[in-house]
Amino acid sequence: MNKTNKLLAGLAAAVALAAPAMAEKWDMPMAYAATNFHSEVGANFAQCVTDGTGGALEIVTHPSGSLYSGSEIKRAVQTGQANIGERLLSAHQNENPLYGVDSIPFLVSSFDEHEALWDIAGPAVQKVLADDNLHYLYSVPWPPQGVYFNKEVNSVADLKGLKFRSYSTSTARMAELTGMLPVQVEAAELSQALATGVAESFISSGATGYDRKVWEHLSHFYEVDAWLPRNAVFVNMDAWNGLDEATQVALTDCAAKAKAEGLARSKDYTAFTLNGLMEGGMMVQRAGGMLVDELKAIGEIMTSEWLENAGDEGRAIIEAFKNR
Ligand code: PCA
Repeated sequence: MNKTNKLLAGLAAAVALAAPAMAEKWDMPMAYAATNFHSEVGANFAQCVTDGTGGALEIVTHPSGSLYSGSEIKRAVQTGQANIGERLLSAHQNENPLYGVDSIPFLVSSFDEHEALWDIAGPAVQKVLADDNLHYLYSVPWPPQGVYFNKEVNSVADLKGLKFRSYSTSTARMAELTGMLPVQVEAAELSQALATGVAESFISSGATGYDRKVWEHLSHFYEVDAWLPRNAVFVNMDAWNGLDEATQVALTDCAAKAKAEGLARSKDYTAFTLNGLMEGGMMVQRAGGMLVDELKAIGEIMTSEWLENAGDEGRAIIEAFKNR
């Protein structure tokens, strides 16, 4: 090395030492309202990562489907258009039945049962995500699912012909089996769909009805606790593999915090939003015996269909859950 080259090499080394690693910024698309607990937990998670990496990896959340709509998020992250995102897993049950393990009707009806199911099913779902080029970080349940209408409903016969907003193949199948007409609509477009008459009923948590102020269009919410679906946060696998170990550890630690915070917030939001629906003027009550029994009979058909689709792996998960 001549003198000038030595000088340049020394200079380059000094600059490399002085400059922090190139900071990266990741956009994180999310589908639900900014004020919803999933979005707030996601924002805290993003801040935790930014702080935990000393700003080397900054994550910026984009709630309300503003960057990608709910239906586009998984594909966007799989293909690396976005490096990280949050999505309702059961919306992808048509791709793999295991994505809908949290939407088997009346298998679980409480947060505790749901968490027990997730402890058993989670590793299998993580593998399915990995096959889709996604590294799983954390997931958070929605509150129990009930049904919304613009009239009093006492039996499945009262549902015939209603236009029913679905968010997954399970919810669409439930509509078909109850004589309703399913139409797939993202939560971000739900108020619009109700206002224009595209939909006049749906199944969801009190949380989504509250977030979308559905008392402006509907009158009754019936608690049936059909299931508790889950939102998952995942990273594009190539982006994940490109991170150094310290950054991966920071993400994993923040994910563990977000999972715990999300579960607690989901529980709190349940009563808060059911009260909010009532304050908005809705009748909020447990469904009557006849409606519950008829929905449970339909749930049994859907359960056997799911088991058939999910094969041995699905059956083993459900058996392990029942024998826990
Ligand atoms: N809210 C989401 C999914 C489940 C829920 O409670 C929705 O209705 O889109």
